[in-house]
Amino acid sequence: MFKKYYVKDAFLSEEGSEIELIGWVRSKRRHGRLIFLDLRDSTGVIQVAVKQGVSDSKSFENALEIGLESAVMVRGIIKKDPRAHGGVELHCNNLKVLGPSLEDFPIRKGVGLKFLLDNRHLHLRSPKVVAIMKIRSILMDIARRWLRDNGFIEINCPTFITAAVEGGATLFNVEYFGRKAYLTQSVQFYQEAAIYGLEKVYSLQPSFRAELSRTRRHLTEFWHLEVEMAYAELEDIMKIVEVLVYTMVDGLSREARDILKVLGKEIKSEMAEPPYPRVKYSEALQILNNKGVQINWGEDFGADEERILSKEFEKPFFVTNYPKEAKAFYHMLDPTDPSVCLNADLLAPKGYGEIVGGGQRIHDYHLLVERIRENGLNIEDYKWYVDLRRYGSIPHSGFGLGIERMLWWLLELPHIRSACLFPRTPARVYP
Ligand code: NSS
Repeated sequence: MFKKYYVKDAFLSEEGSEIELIGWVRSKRRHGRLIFLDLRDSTGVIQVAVKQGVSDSKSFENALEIGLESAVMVRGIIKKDPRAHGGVELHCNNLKVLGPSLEDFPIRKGVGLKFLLDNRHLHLRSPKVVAIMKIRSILMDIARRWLRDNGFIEINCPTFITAAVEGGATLFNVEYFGRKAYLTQSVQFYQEAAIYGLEKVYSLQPSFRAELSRTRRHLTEFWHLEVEMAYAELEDIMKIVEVLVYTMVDGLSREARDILKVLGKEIKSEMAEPPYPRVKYSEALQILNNKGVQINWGEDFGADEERILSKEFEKPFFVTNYPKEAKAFYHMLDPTDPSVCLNADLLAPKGYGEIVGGGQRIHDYHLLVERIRENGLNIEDYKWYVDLRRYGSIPHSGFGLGIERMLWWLLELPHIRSACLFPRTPARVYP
């Protein structure tokens, strides 16, 4: 049953050789006794010429009748033809319909965005969506490779949780056999437990945020690459972020070059070459205030502020030392100025904004308890998390990188949902 050849093999085959392809009919044009089909599979698109009198008669009839996106098996001869896309054409001897389209394929030029999203299960056959998904896969692969090669162990953490990591406002509630549970916003706390056995860990799994933000950069479910490291301070983790982000961009620039062409894009490693500028929150606030943005010390930057700020930069840049009020309770406070955290967000330039959030964690038992109380949280909810500080606690740091945010920036997508196979936003849980 396995396919022997893919479309990409046809482009590498010698003129005159016979090949059998299986794929889907992307488009169809008729010129009298000649029918041209664009045959699509996971590796590309090739033009197939079905000629009356050359192909057997049943095949010509089949080609006449089939609707777009029908699955077909085509046997034919490779011919170089500069007029065909990719310079190669398949002259069909035999065409068999494996799976007909029962009705007209609903995705066509000119249908609106809502229609495409409602029919994402069909739209994701399009070469552009396919290209984005291939790039996404390569991006994750590069990150995993680098982390593994640098001694990080991949761990898998639970999705059902009982207490907020990043503030209660964005928790999704789950009915858990009569108890209250939530969907995870970040696996950070589990990673913090894991470093006492494994020291350097990472996870790549979904995080959930019940944010009603209808922006171009917010999903309710996103894939989160999180890293945690024992015996690391803020500076150490910033170095890791720099090298990892550069490795991901550089890797894509090489490994995804051909696929990027489908999107008409090019990624250059210079876009993300370290070192990255470092800006303190107070300096960033100054830049924003000078641009007329009304924001006071202590407030977190939202999508608008980050867009304006990041337009001032050509490369990713860190924003560090946020006011403690603007960040979650677990952030280590700066010993030289305890009103701010030892945290670092990495913002992508040119209006894209935050792609990484992280920093140093509080490892002192008493300070952590104090910060939980100051934040008005229930210490009981964080019992096991606090417990970690009781036995051999040491400085540690980590970060989370949003995979879709990174793709949104690198591929200059109009909306972050284009980076997902089936996006989840406040307005969309179907299909
Ligand atoms: O909230 S974060 O800034 N930080 C954390 O969750 C930490 N607990 C991670 C850690 O240190 N282990 O989220 C991290 C990143 C952020 O920079 C974005 O790239 C991404 O996660 N993120 C999102 N992507 C898409 N949609 C939404 N709503 C979203 N929220 C965060």
